[in-house]
Amino acid sequence: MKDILTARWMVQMIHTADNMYFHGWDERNGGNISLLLTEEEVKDYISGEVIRTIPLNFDAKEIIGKYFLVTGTGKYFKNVKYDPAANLGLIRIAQNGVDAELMWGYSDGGRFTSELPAHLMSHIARLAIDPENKVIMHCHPTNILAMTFIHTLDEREFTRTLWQMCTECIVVFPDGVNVLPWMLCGTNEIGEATAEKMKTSRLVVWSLHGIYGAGKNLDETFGLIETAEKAAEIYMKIAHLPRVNTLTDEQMHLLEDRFGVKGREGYLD
Ligand code: 2HA
Ligand code: ZN
Repeated sequence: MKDILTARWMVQMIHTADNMYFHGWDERNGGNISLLLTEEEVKDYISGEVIRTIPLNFDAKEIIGKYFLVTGTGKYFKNVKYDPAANLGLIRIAQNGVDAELMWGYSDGGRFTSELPAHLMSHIARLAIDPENKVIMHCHPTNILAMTFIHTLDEREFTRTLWQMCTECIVVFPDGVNVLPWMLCGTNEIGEATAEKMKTSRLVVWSLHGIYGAGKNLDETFGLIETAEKAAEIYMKIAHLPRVNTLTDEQMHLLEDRFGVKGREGYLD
Protein backbone atom coordinates (compact mmCIF):
# COMPACT_ATOMS: atom_id res chain seq x y z
CA MET A 1 0.00 0.00 0.00
CA LYS A 2 1.31 3.47 -0.89
CA ASP A 3 1.48 6.32 1.65
CA ILE A 4 -1.82 8.21 1.30
CA LEU A 5 -0.12 11.47 2.28
CA THR A 6 1.84 11.29 -0.98
CA ALA A 7 -1.26 10.96 -3.19
CA ARG A 8 -1.51 13.92 -5.55
CA TRP A 9 -5.12 14.60 -4.55
CA MET A 10 -4.17 14.54 -0.84
CA VAL A 11 -1.32 17.00 -1.37
CA GLN A 12 -3.65 19.29 -3.32
CA MET A 13 -6.32 19.08 -0.59
CA ILE A 14 -3.83 19.98 2.13
CA HIS A 15 -2.43 22.90 0.13
CA THR A 16 -5.89 24.16 -0.69
CA ALA A 17 -7.07 24.15 2.94
CA ASP A 18 -3.89 25.97 3.92
CA ASN A 19 -4.27 28.53 1.17
CA MET A 20 -7.90 29.16 2.09
CA TYR A 21 -6.91 29.68 5.71
CA PHE A 22 -4.25 32.20 4.74
CA HIS A 23 -6.74 34.07 2.57
CA GLY A 24 -8.74 34.64 5.75
CA TRP A 25 -11.71 32.66 4.46
CA ASP A 26 -11.67 29.97 7.16
CA GLU A 27 -11.35 31.40 10.63
CA ARG A 28 -11.44 28.91 13.53
CA ASN A 29 -13.35 25.85 12.25
CA GLY A 30 -15.04 27.79 9.44
CA GLY A 31 -15.42 26.22 6.02
CA ASN A 32 -15.39 22.74 4.57
CA ILE A 33 -14.28 20.98 1.40
CA SER A 34 -15.33 17.74 -0.27
CA LEU A 35 -13.41 16.19 -3.15
CA LEU A 36 -14.95 13.38 -5.20
CA LEU A 37 -12.45 10.61 -5.98
CA THR A 38 -12.68 7.47 -8.11
CA GLU A 39 -11.93 3.99 -6.84
CA GLU A 40 -8.99 3.99 -9.25
CA GLU A 41 -7.53 7.10 -7.59
CA VAL A 42 -7.82 5.76 -4.03
CA LYS A 43 -7.29 2.01 -4.29
CA ASP A 44 -3.50 1.99 -3.90
CA TYR A 45 -3.68 4.11 -0.74
CA ILE A 46 -6.27 2.31 1.41
CA SER A 47 -6.64 -1.23 2.71
CA GLY A 48 -10.29 -1.42 1.64
CA GLU A 49 -11.35 -2.16 5.20
CA VAL A 50 -14.18 -0.01 6.61
CA ILE A 51 -12.96 1.63 9.83
CA ARG A 52 -16.36 2.89 11.01
CA THR A 53 -19.81 3.58 9.64
CA ILE A 54 -21.24 7.07 10.16
CA PRO A 55 -24.91 7.90 9.40
CA LEU A 56 -25.47 10.58 6.76
CA ASN A 57 -29.00 11.39 7.99
CA PHE A 58 -30.29 11.71 4.45
CA ASP A 59 -30.63 9.51 1.39
CA ALA A 60 -27.68 9.78 -0.99
CA LYS A 61 -28.67 6.89 -3.26
CA GLU A 62 -27.55 8.73 -6.42
CA ILE A 63 -23.92 8.50 -5.28
CA ILE A 64 -23.70 5.04 -3.69
CA GLY A 65 -20.16 3.69 -3.74
CA LYS A 66 -18.54 7.05 -4.45
CA TYR A 67 -15.50 8.20 -2.48
CA PHE A 68 -15.08 11.68 -1.01
CA LEU A 69 -12.19 13.26 0.84
CA VAL A 70 -13.90 15.58 3.34
CA THR A 71 -12.77 18.03 6.04
CA GLY A 72 -13.78 17.08 9.58
CA THR A 73 -16.38 18.72 11.78
CA GLY A 74 -14.97 21.19 14.30
CA LYS A 75 -11.57 21.00 12.65
CA TYR A 76 -9.46 24.06 11.84
CA PHE A 77 -8.22 24.53 8.27
CA LYS A 78 -4.97 25.94 9.65
CA ASN A 79 -4.23 22.56 11.24
CA VAL A 80 -4.89 20.32 8.24
CA LYS A 81 -1.25 20.32 7.11
CA TYR A 82 0.04 19.40 10.57
CA ASP A 83 -2.29 16.44 11.08
CA PRO A 84 -4.14 15.47 7.90
CA ALA A 85 -5.31 12.14 9.35
CA ALA A 86 -7.19 13.84 12.21
CA ASN A 87 -8.55 16.74 10.18
CA LEU A 88 -9.59 14.93 7.00
CA GLY A 89 -11.48 11.72 6.26
CA LEU A 90 -11.92 9.56 3.20
CA ILE A 91 -15.48 8.24 3.10
CA ARG A 92 -17.40 5.97 0.75
CA ILE A 93 -21.18 6.19 0.43
CA ALA A 94 -22.48 2.83 1.68
CA GLN A 95 -24.66 0.52 -0.43
CA ASN A 96 -27.70 1.47 1.68
CA GLY A 97 -27.26 5.12 0.56
CA VAL A 98 -27.77 6.49 4.07
CA ASP A 99 -24.44 5.72 5.72
CA ALA A 100 -20.87 6.80 5.08
CA GLU A 101 -18.09 4.24 5.43
CA LEU A 102 -14.88 5.67 6.82
CA MET A 103 -11.94 4.31 4.83
CA TRP A 104 -9.21 6.56 6.23
CA GLY A 105 -8.81 9.56 8.57
CA TYR A 106 -10.82 11.23 11.38
CA SER A 107 -8.19 9.48 13.44
CA ASP A 108 -9.19 11.08 16.75
CA GLY A 109 -12.71 9.63 16.52
CA GLY A 110 -14.10 12.60 14.61
CA ARG A 111 -16.50 12.75 11.72
CA PHE A 112 -17.19 14.71 8.56
CA THR A 113 -18.29 18.34 8.44
CA SER A 114 -21.78 19.19 9.67
CA GLU A 115 -22.35 20.64 6.20
CA LEU A 116 -22.03 17.26 4.48
CA PRO A 117 -25.72 17.26 3.40
CA ALA A 118 -25.16 20.55 1.51
CA HIS A 119 -21.97 19.13 0.01
CA LEU A 120 -23.36 15.80 -1.15
CA MET A 121 -26.64 17.26 -2.37
CA SER A 122 -24.62 19.87 -4.29
CA HIS A 123 -22.37 17.16 -5.76
CA ILE A 124 -25.48 15.30 -6.96
CA ALA A 125 -26.92 18.50 -8.48
CA ARG A 126 -23.66 19.49 -10.22
CA LEU A 127 -22.90 15.97 -11.50
CA ALA A 128 -26.27 15.94 -13.24
CA ILE A 129 -25.16 19.04 -15.19
CA ASP A 130 -21.41 18.45 -15.38
CA PRO A 131 -20.21 14.84 -15.01
CA GLU A 132 -16.68 16.22 -14.46
CA ASN A 133 -17.56 18.12 -11.29
CA LYS A 134 -15.37 16.95 -8.40
CA VAL A 135 -15.30 19.66 -5.76
CA ILE A 136 -17.69 21.43 -3.44
CA MET A 137 -16.07 24.13 -1.32
CA HIS A 138 -17.56 26.27 1.43
CA CYS A 139 -15.88 29.20 3.19
CA HIS A 140 -16.44 32.63 4.69
CA PRO A 141 -14.73 35.18 2.39
CA THR A 142 -14.80 38.54 4.15
CA ASN A 143 -15.96 40.81 1.35
CA ILE A 144 -18.63 38.51 -0.11
CA LEU A 145 -20.02 38.24 3.39
CA ALA A 146 -19.81 42.01 3.94
CA MET A 147 -21.59 42.62 0.65
CA THR A 148 -24.60 40.56 1.76
CA PHE A 149 -25.19 43.14 4.51
CA ILE A 150 -25.39 46.14 2.21
CA HIS A 151 -26.35 44.94 -1.28
CA THR A 152 -29.70 43.70 -2.51
CA LEU A 153 -29.79 39.89 -2.55
CA ASP A 154 -31.50 39.90 -5.95
CA GLU A 155 -29.40 37.42 -7.92
CA ARG A 156 -29.32 39.36 -11.16
CA GLU A 157 -28.31 42.57 -9.40
CA PHE A 158 -25.77 40.80 -7.17
CA THR A 159 -24.21 39.10 -10.19
CA ARG A 160 -24.14 42.27 -12.27
CA THR A 161 -22.42 44.18 -9.48
CA LEU A 162 -19.70 41.52 -9.22
CA TRP A 163 -19.28 41.32 -13.01
CA GLN A 164 -18.80 45.11 -13.09
CA MET A 165 -15.97 45.03 -10.54
CA CYS A 166 -13.31 43.18 -12.58
CA THR A 167 -13.03 42.70 -16.32
CA GLU A 168 -12.50 38.95 -15.97
CA CYS A 169 -15.49 38.20 -13.74
CA ILE A 170 -17.95 37.49 -16.53
CA VAL A 171 -15.35 35.20 -18.12
CA VAL A 172 -14.69 33.27 -14.88
CA PHE A 173 -18.31 32.99 -13.75
CA PRO A 174 -20.60 33.61 -16.72
CA ASP A 175 -23.25 31.58 -14.87
CA GLY A 176 -23.27 34.33 -12.21
CA VAL A 177 -23.88 33.84 -8.53
CA ASN A 178 -27.03 32.58 -6.87
CA VAL A 179 -27.97 33.86 -3.45
CA LEU A 180 -29.77 32.21 -0.55
CA PRO A 181 -31.34 34.26 2.22
CA TRP A 182 -30.04 33.57 5.73
CA MET A 183 -30.89 30.00 6.70
CA LEU A 184 -29.84 27.76 9.56
CA CYS A 185 -26.61 26.04 8.56
CA GLY A 186 -25.83 22.34 8.96
CA THR A 187 -29.38 21.28 8.10
CA ASN A 188 -30.80 19.20 5.26
CA GLU A 189 -33.01 22.22 4.41
CA ILE A 190 -30.07 24.49 3.61
CA GLY A 191 -28.50 21.54 1.79
CA GLU A 192 -31.54 21.12 -0.43
CA ALA A 193 -31.78 24.86 -1.07
CA THR A 194 -28.07 25.05 -1.95
CA ALA A 195 -28.30 22.07 -4.29
CA GLU A 196 -31.30 23.63 -6.05
CA LYS A 197 -29.30 26.85 -6.58
CA MET A 198 -26.34 24.80 -7.83
CA LYS A 199 -28.43 23.72 -10.82
CA THR A 200 -27.99 27.17 -12.38
CA SER A 201 -24.70 28.49 -10.97
CA ARG A 202 -21.43 27.14 -9.56
CA LEU A 203 -21.43 29.86 -6.90
CA VAL A 204 -24.08 30.06 -4.20
CA VAL A 205 -23.86 32.82 -1.63
CA TRP A 206 -25.18 32.09 1.85
CA SER A 207 -26.25 35.52 3.05
CA LEU A 208 -24.59 36.71 6.26
CA HIS A 209 -22.54 33.49 6.31
CA GLY A 210 -20.35 32.73 3.29
CA ILE A 211 -20.27 31.04 -0.08
CA TYR A 212 -20.38 27.64 -1.80
CA GLY A 213 -18.39 26.95 -4.93
CA ALA A 214 -18.32 23.95 -7.28
CA GLY A 215 -15.81 22.89 -9.87
CA LYS A 216 -13.80 20.26 -11.73
CA ASN A 217 -10.79 20.45 -9.42
CA LEU A 218 -9.58 22.20 -6.29
CA ASP A 219 -7.69 24.92 -8.16
CA GLU A 220 -10.61 25.82 -10.39
CA THR A 221 -13.04 25.96 -7.47
CA PHE A 222 -10.64 27.98 -5.36
CA GLY A 223 -10.11 30.34 -8.31
CA LEU A 224 -13.84 30.78 -8.76
CA ILE A 225 -14.35 31.86 -5.15
CA GLU A 226 -11.15 33.92 -5.27
CA THR A 227 -12.40 35.86 -8.29
CA ALA A 228 -15.83 36.54 -6.77
CA GLU A 229 -14.20 37.58 -3.50
CA LYS A 230 -11.82 39.92 -5.35
CA ALA A 231 -14.79 41.55 -7.05
CA ALA A 232 -16.61 41.88 -3.72
CA GLU A 233 -13.49 43.45 -2.21
CA ILE A 234 -13.43 46.11 -4.91
CA TYR A 235 -17.14 46.70 -4.40
CA MET A 236 -16.63 47.18 -0.67
CA LYS A 237 -13.85 49.69 -1.39
CA ILE A 238 -15.95 51.79 -3.76
CA ALA A 239 -19.59 51.28 -2.75
CA HIS A 240 -19.64 54.43 -0.63
CA LEU A 241 -17.83 56.59 -3.22
CA PRO A 242 -19.19 58.30 -6.32
CA ARG A 243 -18.61 56.06 -9.33
CA VAL A 244 -17.10 57.93 -12.27
CA ASN A 245 -16.36 54.94 -14.52
CA THR A 246 -17.95 51.55 -14.87
CA LEU A 247 -17.81 48.44 -17.03
CA THR A 248 -20.74 48.69 -19.41
CA ASP A 249 -22.97 45.90 -20.71
CA GLU A 250 -21.59 46.68 -24.18
CA GLN A 251 -18.05 46.01 -22.94
CA MET A 252 -19.19 42.79 -21.31
CA HIS A 253 -20.69 41.66 -24.62
CA LEU A 254 -17.24 42.26 -26.16
CA LEU A 255 -15.73 40.04 -23.44
CA GLU A 256 -18.30 37.34 -24.20
CA ASP A 257 -17.26 37.37 -27.85
CA ARG A 258 -13.53 37.53 -27.16
CA PHE A 259 -13.51 34.69 -24.61
CA GLY A 260 -16.27 32.55 -26.09
CA VAL A 261 -18.52 32.65 -23.03
CA LYS A 262 -22.15 33.60 -22.63
CA GLY A 263 -23.35 35.53 -19.60
CA ARG A 264 -26.39 34.13 -17.81
CA GLU A 265 -29.53 34.56 -19.91
CA GLY A 266 -31.20 37.91 -19.26
CA TYR A 267 -28.45 39.25 -17.00
CA LEU A 268 -26.97 41.67 -19.56
CA ASP A 269 -28.95 44.32 -21.35
O1 2HA B 1 -18.20 24.99 10.73
O2 2HA B 1 -18.45 26.81 8.03
O3 2HA B 1 -21.03 26.43 7.95
C1 2HA B 1 -17.97 25.05 9.41
C2 2HA B 1 -18.89 25.96 8.73
C3 2HA B 1 -20.33 25.77 8.90
ZN1 ZN C 1 -19.79 28.19 7.19
